Amino acid sequence: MSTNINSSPRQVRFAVACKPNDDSIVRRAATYPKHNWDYDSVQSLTSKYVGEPYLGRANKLKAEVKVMLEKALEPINQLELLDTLQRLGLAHHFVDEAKNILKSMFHDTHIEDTETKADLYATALEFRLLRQHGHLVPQEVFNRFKDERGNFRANVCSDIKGMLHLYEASYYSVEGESILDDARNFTSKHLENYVKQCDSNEYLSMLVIHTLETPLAWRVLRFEASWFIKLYESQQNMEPILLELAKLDFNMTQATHQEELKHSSSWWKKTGLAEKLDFVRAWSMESFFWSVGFKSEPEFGYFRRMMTKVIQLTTVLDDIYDVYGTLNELELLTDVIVRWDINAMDQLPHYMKLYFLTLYNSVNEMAYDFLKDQGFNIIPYLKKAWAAVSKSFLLEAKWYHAGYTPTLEEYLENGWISITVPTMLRHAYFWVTNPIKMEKLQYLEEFPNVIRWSCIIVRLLDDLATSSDEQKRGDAPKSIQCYMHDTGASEEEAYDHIRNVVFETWKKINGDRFSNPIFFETHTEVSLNIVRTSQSTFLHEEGYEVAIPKAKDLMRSILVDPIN
Ligand code: LA6
Ligand code: MN
Ligand code: MN
Ligand code: MN
Ligand code: MN
Repeated sequence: MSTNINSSPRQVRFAVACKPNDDSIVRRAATYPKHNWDYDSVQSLTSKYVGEPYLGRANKLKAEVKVMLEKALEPINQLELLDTLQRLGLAHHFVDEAKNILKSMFHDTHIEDTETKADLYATALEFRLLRQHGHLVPQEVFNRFKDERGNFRANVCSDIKGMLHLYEASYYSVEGESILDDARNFTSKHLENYVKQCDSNEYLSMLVIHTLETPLAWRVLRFEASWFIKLYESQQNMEPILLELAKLDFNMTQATHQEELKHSSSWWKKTGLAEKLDFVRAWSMESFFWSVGFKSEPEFGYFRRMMTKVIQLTTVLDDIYDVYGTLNELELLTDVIVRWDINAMDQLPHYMKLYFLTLYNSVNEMAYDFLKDQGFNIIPYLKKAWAAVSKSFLLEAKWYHAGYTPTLEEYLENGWISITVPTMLRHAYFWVTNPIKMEKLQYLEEFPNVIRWSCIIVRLLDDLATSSDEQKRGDAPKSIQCYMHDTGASEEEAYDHIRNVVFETWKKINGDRFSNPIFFETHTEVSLNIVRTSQSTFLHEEGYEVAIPKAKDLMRSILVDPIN
């Protein structure tokens, strides 16, 4: 079959319609690792943590924690409590309390408070929590720990706890903050040395190892909880009320997730796409797991069930474009998706018909739910999201077939869409906002910076993790290859450069935290959690072979095993 990218859609359609099962087509193949979450074991998941008396007990414990927050004697005790609540996965129950505490702390203590006696640990903890909540504490608070020549003092190095918290704090830096850049370089070097000679079973060492792997700012709190609850339990001075609430809340939420997961897995089975399109990644359990990373609170079940469909359907679509489809077929599919026209479907090859009708029905059903609940037709918005992602996939397919390497800039202009995050976020708005606001919808359609930056980071993380496999299999050049082509850099230099762009883009996001009111809206939170989900789970630079077994353990701990 000809792969002339200039053929008119009509001619191409005719050619394909005449030869629906052309065995002479040479197709690429991908070897994605298998997942083995079998349908029956997912359907048989159960949990006892449902309804009363668990609910009543949790509410009672929550009330007790509120009293603890009020009664904490010193600011440092309040800060520690807030930090612990975060790591235990409980922060979302105490949002107002945290806001009030930190607001008054910011007014009381901040800025030119050089006389303070606070040690490095307390200073860094306060800095991190205040910045996280949108209060711009100046980086200069750390000058006290430096000598006349501007280096961190030697006695600081022996304070591992302080160093650890300074390291975590440095991930809240904005562009141009050299004190924080220095702090990160300095602390990471020392902490890495410390790890080499410490006892890796001790509480503090375990925290350091964990943090060096991924800092808290880049972690999904729900995923952090399962790990931290067990560590917290082993600590001598742990607070039994917090531990009990954390376990209970974790297990109750897991019970809710399990029911949603069953729905998602039934939906996926019913589509039949895994059998009919045997070249695709059938990752419905992973898709659900990622949606938990995006928004985990029990009341967002509808969001998760629908988001799972979007993720699974974009993944299949990506495999059609990257692996299986011929360029002619892909032009046809793009055309049908852009038109969102059921009448145009007959011109597609059989496997694409199956895909398109699943997509069309699933998305229209979501739109129907919304029409029923909020009286507003969102099909124009949703179909636009699918048109955009298909067009971005098609452009990459054309680049591949033409042997063309774009500049990094040209690549990213398309790549932030082809990573599929904008498609997810366009749907997400309708599932986390009630009632929707037209001005906000208009504003989001333009993709404000903080959202666009999130998409770019996920694209770059994905390239760091997957492009080496992709290049072997045959795929369009990704950011690494574009940068090498632009600058003549070596592969290693290109990886370093892209990692650095990820870092700098996070700084831009951090900057918006202090100036853009949308930063603290649920939709933006979802957008940042998409980055964190990518960062802390499936995107390991060693590729899927490493990422998937690791993610599997994490998935078990979040979705399958309760904490006893
Ligand atoms: C990326 O696939 C990937 F693994 C996904 C399932 C989509 C992103 C999921 C998120 C953000 P691939 P391509 C949770 O590396 O072809 O094939 O764009 O994407 O590089
Ligand atoms: Mn909870
Ligand atoms: Mn792909
Ligand atoms: Mn792709
Ligand atoms: Mn990729």
